[in-house]
Amino acid sequence: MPLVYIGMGSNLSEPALQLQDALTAMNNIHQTSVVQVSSCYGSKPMGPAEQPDYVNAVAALETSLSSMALLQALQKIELQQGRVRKKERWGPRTLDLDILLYGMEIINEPDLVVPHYGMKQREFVIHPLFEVAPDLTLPCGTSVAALLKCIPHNGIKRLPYKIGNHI
Ligand code: ROI
Repeated sequence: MPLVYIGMGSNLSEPALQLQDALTAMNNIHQTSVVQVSSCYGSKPMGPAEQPDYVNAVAALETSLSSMALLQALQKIELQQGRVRKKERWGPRTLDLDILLYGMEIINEPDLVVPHYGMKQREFVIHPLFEVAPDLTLPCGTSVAALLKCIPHNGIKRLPYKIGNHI
């Protein structure tokens, strides 16, 4: 079974609670279990600055679903938690669940690009990913540890509470 890493983010309607509910929902996906969860991180918005700070985390899943079936299940969870797709690019959101990595697969479909296109430049992905997988190397050969060293910090903060204890 591939180990799948999911980037989680929220900046509306009690973000930490959104991530906690999303973990429960992901663990309830058919043929899927949450096997690891990072700490929560507070991060400055990438995109328009006039929106609340984000809470981000990374979860590792084991799944026997295909990448496409998993994507559909994640999009359903986003909708169930009140995600409304707006015209504004990079605006605030109740819940974002991105497939960062699906094992070592490289996927280039119209609806799904894995590894996630922006992950290497995003401190709010690399910090939590390094926490759960410090020895991980991406399919391109770059290690997460090397990315962590060179990525700008942008004020990211590890938050003092833990989600996922209920899984
Ligand atoms: N900015 C931060 N800090 N965290 C996110 O999860 C996040 N997600 C997004 C955009 C709007 C790009 N900005 C973000 O989708």
